Amino acid sequence: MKCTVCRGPAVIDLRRHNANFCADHFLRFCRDQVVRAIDEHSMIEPGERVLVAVSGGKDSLALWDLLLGLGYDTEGMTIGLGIGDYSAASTEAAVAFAERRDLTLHRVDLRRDHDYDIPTASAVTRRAPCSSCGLSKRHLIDKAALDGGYDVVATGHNLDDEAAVLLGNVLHWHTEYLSRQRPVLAERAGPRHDARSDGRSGRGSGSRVFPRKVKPLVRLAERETAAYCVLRGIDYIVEECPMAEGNRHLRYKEALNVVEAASPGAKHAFYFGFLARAAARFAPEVDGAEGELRPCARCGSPTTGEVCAFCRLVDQAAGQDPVPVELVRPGRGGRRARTKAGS
Ligand code: Q46
Ligand code: ZN
Ligand code: ZN
Repeated sequence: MKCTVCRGPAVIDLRRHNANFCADHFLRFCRDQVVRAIDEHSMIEPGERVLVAVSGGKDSLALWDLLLGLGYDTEGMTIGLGIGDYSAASTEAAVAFAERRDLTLHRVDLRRDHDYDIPTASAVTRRAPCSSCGLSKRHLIDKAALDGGYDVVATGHNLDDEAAVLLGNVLHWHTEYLSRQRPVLAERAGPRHDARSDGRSGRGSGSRVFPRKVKPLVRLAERETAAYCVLRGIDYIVEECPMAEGNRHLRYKEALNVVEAASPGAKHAFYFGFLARAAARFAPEVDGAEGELRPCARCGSPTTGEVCAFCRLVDQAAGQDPVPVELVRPGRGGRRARTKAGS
């Protein structure tokens, strides 16, 4: 197998691009795909401050490495979710990456800072772990970005993630989600109490209630971000989150992998075809559906109610005895066990 560019020995074949690459040309390919995504979707302007959401997995670490290589002004943020050994190892990988490169990594720990963790929140709310997890991550990252005056939040969602979410949204015709499924979510303005303890407001945070969010890896597949990390010598956590086991998102990924194997390029065509030809059709629904935002009475974050969903989650879950991961771990037929806290 020879590199399509230089005819040297290739280390990876990319069937959807009908190409093979040596290590150097593969790394260049990854960089080019990220540059193209950023340019085509106007994700990040030169000089902007970027907060990278870092989990310790291959995607977020590859993303941080790629953005650094492209010269962006980045800092990282990682959240300790309290999902047993998985969370401990994830945080460790994120911290090691940052320390080795002398980068700033902001750390939030749900148990230490908010007195709950994801398994406990899942048991108490009797909802899938990913629901409280997604809510917690969105809230804390948005808040950190606004308070810290970052211009944009970058997340490591790759093509496989986006295509799988799209498939789920189409299968269930979640039109309200389809309207938001883009590689860039624009920042939104609105009323917001600045809840910083020092009373100062972050740069540019005056009227922003949601920061801009971008997904620079949308042109790279999961297998490619993993190969990127291996070739760059980045140690990432290989294990999947135990809470993801059997969830729909993984099943949609598996289904798309079957389609991709038979028809290389199908994932790319599905997702980018949606962006080019269908996404705009769902746009008007969003504006009407989101309702009017006002500041949460508790934390100042934007909400359509009196108290935001994050503060309501903290009300329910904080101070409860920690629930072990095993008790809320989802199986193919749903969660295996209810807990005292959740019953
Ligand atoms: S949402 Fe769900 Fe992930 Fe949170 S509980 Fe694990 S699988 S980590 S991206
Ligand atoms: Zn080459
Ligand atoms: Zn709140």
